[in-house]
Amino acid sequence: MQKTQMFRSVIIDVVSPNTNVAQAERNLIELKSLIKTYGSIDVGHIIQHRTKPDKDTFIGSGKLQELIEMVTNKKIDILILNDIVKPTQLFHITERLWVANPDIKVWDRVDLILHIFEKHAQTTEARLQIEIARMHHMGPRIYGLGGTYFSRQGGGIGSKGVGETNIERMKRHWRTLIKKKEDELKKQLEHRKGQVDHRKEQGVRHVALVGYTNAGKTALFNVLTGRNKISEDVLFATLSSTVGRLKGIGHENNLLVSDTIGFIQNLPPALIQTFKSTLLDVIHADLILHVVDISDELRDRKIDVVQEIVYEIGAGKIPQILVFTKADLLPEERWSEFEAVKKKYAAFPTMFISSTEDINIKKLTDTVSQALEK
Ligand SMILES: Nc1nc2c(ncn2[C@@H]2O[C@H](COP(=O)(O)OP(=O)(O)OP(=O)(O)O)[C@@H](O)[C@H]2O)c(=O)[nH]1
Ligand SMILES: [Mg+2]
Repeated sequence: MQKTQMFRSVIIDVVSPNTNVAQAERNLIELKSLIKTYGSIDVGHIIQHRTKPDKDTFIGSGKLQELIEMVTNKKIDILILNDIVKPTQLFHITERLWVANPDIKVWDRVDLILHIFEKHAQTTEARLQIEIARMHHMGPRIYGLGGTYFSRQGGGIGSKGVGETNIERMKRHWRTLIKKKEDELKKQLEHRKGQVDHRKEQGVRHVALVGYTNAGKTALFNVLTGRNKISEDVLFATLSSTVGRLKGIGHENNLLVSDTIGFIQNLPPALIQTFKSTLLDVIHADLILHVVDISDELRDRKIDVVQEIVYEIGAGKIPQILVFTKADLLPEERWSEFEAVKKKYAAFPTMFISSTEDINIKKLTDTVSQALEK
């Protein structure tokens, strides 16, 4: 078995002065599962209370000293800033940490998500999408720093124009590179759109599974299609969309179901944009099964995040069934939540299922079949 390298990481979070520490720590839970998914050990975090991050080094000088000591003593490889940070902040904080570890990597939240995507990407299309998203994310960093350095290089009075010209040239070059990649992706997109149109012409109906990352979409996809895709307890296990035939309702050749990438809060718009082609199956679906982990304490917030993205990609008007899965994990003292959830989401048809324990799967396929007949 190939040995994967383990990294040691620490998180920095700047929170408003009136946030209590317990709440701030709770807010880091998701970031910590992202770190684990990346294959890194979470060694700790530093929370700083400030009205806003320091414009040069993100955190103030006292906390920076504490951080330098932590990086040295705990042999930290990766520093994660829980925000989308400015290029100069990223550069300055990295530079200050070189005394503690000259190879330190400093990432913001988007960098971390992109690195996870990169690790899980299996198709050419997924790799291309990640590359484009990365270019969009890195561009401002390059011209941001370019601004600092070119104007410094230029030196004296009247040289500002030289710096600006160079930056403009860099931006143009960067835009050309992105455009080339985007054209490549567009071609793939046209091909996929052709497949979608062809299926529609053949009268094939399409059901798309959507939901927050780790909700249980792939496990349900496997049960519905008899496939055996990897379903595991990490974030973003699935990156590209897979289509399978829906079993058990008699018209298998005409009924497809697709498993898709999971969503997460604070996903940068550039990422949603580049993943739109992966989500093509959602945009053109006849029915959406919005998969929710019922045992998750944060499920209401996650439902809102998913609904926002569903609207954003233009799939808001497609009929939707809210499928609450992992019902087997809900302890008896929380069973009253079944009724509460039904009431709260009365605007949608709701189902309670378990993919691993085969609870209500037959009922779900019957409901899907009826919904598609309407
Ligand atoms: N107990 C229980 N566990 C489940 C159920 N469905 C999924 N799981 C577990 O939940 C974890 C996540 O499941 P996935 O199916 O990979 O979730 P996903 O929504 O596809 O996640 P991403 O692809 O990462 O967005 C896995 O460890 C599954 O075994 C269920 O009905 N009951
Ligand atoms: Mg999945």
